[in-house]
Amino acid sequence: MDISGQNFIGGKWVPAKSGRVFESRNPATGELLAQCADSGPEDIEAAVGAAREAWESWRRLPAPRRGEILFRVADRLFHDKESLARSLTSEMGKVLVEGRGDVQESIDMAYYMGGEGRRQFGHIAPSELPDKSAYAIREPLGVVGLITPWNFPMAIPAWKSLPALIMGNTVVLKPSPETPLTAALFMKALEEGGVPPGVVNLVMGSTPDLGSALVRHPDVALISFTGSKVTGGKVAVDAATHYKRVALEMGGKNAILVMDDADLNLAVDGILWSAFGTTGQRCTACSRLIVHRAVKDQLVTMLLDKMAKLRVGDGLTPGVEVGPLINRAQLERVHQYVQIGQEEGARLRVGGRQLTEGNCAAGHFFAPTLFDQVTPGMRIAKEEIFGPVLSVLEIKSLEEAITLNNSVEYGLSSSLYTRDVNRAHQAMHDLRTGIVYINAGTIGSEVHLPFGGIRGTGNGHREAGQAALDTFSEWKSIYVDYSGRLQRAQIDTN
Ligand code: UN1
Repeated sequence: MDISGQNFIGGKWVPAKSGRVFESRNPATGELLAQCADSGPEDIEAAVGAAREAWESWRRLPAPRRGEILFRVADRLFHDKESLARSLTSEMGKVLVEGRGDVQESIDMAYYMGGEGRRQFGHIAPSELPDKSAYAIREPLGVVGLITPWNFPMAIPAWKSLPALIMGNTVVLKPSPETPLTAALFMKALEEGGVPPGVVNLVMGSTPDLGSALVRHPDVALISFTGSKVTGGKVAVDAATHYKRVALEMGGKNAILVMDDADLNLAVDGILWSAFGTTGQRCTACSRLIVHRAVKDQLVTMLLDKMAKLRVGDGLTPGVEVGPLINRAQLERVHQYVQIGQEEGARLRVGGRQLTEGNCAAGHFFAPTLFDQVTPGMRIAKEEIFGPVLSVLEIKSLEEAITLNNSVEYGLSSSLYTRDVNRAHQAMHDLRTGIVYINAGTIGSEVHLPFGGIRGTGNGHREAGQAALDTFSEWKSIYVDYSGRLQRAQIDTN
């Protein structure tokens, strides 16, 4: 069955009720991949209805049994990893080795959350009264709505849906209009792994009313959103007026700090990977290089040398290290930021332009870009660009570097290169981000640790790890009085 471009509702692959379609295209070649269901609120209604109906039996299924299903989902993803990665690269553009990583992150999460079927521990506490026991258990929320971005088109749907499922929730997923096919492939793995009909549902579409319909639906208990700060803010306002839980994961303006005692070769590799991997389109991407003035010139020279060798092109072509930007709008946005940087007086050292030569002719390619002599007040030093643009800022001390790191509106990831254990520990404590790396770049979180950030990056929730269980469950406290008489807490104290 050709499932590409269809919704998955109540265990069936279906077109949008309106019959409308939108296109999914390869950002490297412009090739049309599929016509996809351009859904509307009526499709959200159907999906939420199916999820609601499926909830009662899914929540009653013992969690270890739910876990076994997730293990089978992991096996399906593992079995199909190569073809899934290729499809993902065709749709999203990241180079194949990263496409495989995206699928692997989903596999990791399926195994990790499958294991939670036999854990998701609660608390047992002593009661203050005799012959009375007290404990607390986790309970599912009900139907949860997931709104996911295009930059990790399989991993982020997996990060959100797998903890939701293991906790006994049912799911309606609305993926980015840029990557509906990858979301459908993920759904297919869930289906083939044995997730019962209605427990997971997919509604794809190109218009903003779709997300709003999900956020506003009275039967949706929680919205988990990853995307821009502007859209996240709207989701939060919408969710608040409907007295709804909301978990937001938004932007980043992540920095790598390089001290004068750092291993510069190691730092250069980490900087290249973090700034230009995924073409800078990660919320964890490094877009600020905060470097000690004693090593700045040397580091920039080393970076420029390696940047000149980066191969940009179609992510499916062997040897290519940097793929296209996702679409024309993103290309224009990156271009605009380059202009802003120049107008602000930063020194453009390399890149700064669209690439149209050779195999870059048909896609949205942008040259890896380095700005030097950037100062903290410049927009390119403060705002998220989401492209292959790195700004170099010079500092004189670790304290200054940390203050600069902490000065931006986002707080997702940060990194310090040093060989000094005291500096490393000072930074671990003082860097105000949800993730800190020492002697590694800003990207590369693992699924069993909490993922998320502070300030404008999030609203206090974390994805992945044990923290994800908190997002997707409620606590229930249970008291059992087996004394056979009325015992009054706080009153019968003797
Ligand atoms: C994202 O950029 O939205 O740490 C997620 C990383 C990946 C996840 C990034 N594991 O870069």
